[in-house]
Amino acid sequence: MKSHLGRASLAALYLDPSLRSLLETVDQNHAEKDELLEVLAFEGEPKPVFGEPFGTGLSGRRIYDLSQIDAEAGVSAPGKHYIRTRAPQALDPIRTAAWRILVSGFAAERREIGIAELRERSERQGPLVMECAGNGPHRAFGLLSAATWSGVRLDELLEELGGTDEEKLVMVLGNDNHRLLGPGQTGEKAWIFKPADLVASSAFLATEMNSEEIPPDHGSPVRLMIPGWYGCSCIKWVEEIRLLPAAASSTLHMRDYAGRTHQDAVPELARDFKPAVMDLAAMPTRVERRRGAAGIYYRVIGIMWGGQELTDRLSIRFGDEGKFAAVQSYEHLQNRSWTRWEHSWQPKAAGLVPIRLIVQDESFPTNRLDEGYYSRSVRIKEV
Ligand SMILES: Nc1nc2c(c(=O)[nH]1)N[C@H]1C(S)=C(S)[C@@H](COP(=O)(O)O)O[C@H]1N2
Ligand SMILES: [Mo]
Repeated sequence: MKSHLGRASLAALYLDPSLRSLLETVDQNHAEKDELLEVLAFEGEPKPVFGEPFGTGLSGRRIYDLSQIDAEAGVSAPGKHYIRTRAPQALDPIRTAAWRILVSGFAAERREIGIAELRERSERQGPLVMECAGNGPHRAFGLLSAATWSGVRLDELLEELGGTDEEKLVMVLGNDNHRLLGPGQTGEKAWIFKPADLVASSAFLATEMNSEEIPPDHGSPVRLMIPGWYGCSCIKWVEEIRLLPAAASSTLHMRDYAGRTHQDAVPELARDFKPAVMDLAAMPTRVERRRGAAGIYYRVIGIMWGGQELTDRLSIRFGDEGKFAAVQSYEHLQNRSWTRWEHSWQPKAAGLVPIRLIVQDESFPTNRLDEGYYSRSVRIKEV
């Protein structure tokens, strides 16, 4: 845990036996008296149906309740991970048992990769956070979750197929044979990557989620995972991989997500798309009103995720003005999954208070944090 006391001064405190027992008594009193009074709602966010899938096909969703992120759990509880697009109705278990991915454009003679081989070669890839680029307050920010995944590195498979050269592009297509398409909806879901980005992101074809076969709505039997990129690039129900020439057009799905993945305009060519990476971001996910030994206080719990580097400069501000203060406790050890943080707060006045986070380090790209995209507000009734 990060602390305002330096390591040396903490060690000195714990070495002094009288101080140590004093601290223990304080701790015990704290534990006895500390009481949860209320979990505050975030104002201006409609409360969606949490934790249950609703809708079908392309319009199907499941919203994750971020206020339930458990202190110990590194990932969302099984069966709770958000869903964006439910399994196409045409997808049946018989087909998934004999699933094969068609491959084309490569030097090797091979034309397909079967699901049995992928399962056999699958390796643990650890916990990953995934966020829909279209996540926002209208969904209580619940198009964001974490799970552990197993799969096969895509760069290894491409190498076996004869490799790619720098210029070429790799298209990954999903099966989206939804029977019902709404106006303006397109069934085709495919993303096109530069080979170097697949290597850098350690992209893999996943066959397991949370140590089980991937559930149908999450892309069974095989989906793409691109650590650190928005969910839209993580194609589900992968059924085709094509090596394309450098001048290949971008797909409708990419164009659809151009704005939300921070592209300049809507590139016509796939190679003009920047990697759809999630910059470092953070938000409060739960605000508790509590009674402690020293009176009423608020315990603010949140997450930070995305980005390529680690920071100890996460800072928080309550209200529209004033300085940001260092977030009190977190340990940013990795960027692949989320990191939980905590901060205790004693508001000075009642009213509606926006809570905003930033990284106080100019060298960090923090696209959405800079815009206040993840700012959330609570109403304080008494202080
Ligand atoms: N084949 C296919 N893959 C897809 C999609 C889709 O509609 N069809 N949606 C994408 C989007 S926008 C997101 S955010 C993620 C969501 O993955 P999840 O439903 O497993 O959480 O899948 C991506 N992969
Ligand atoms: Mo998405």
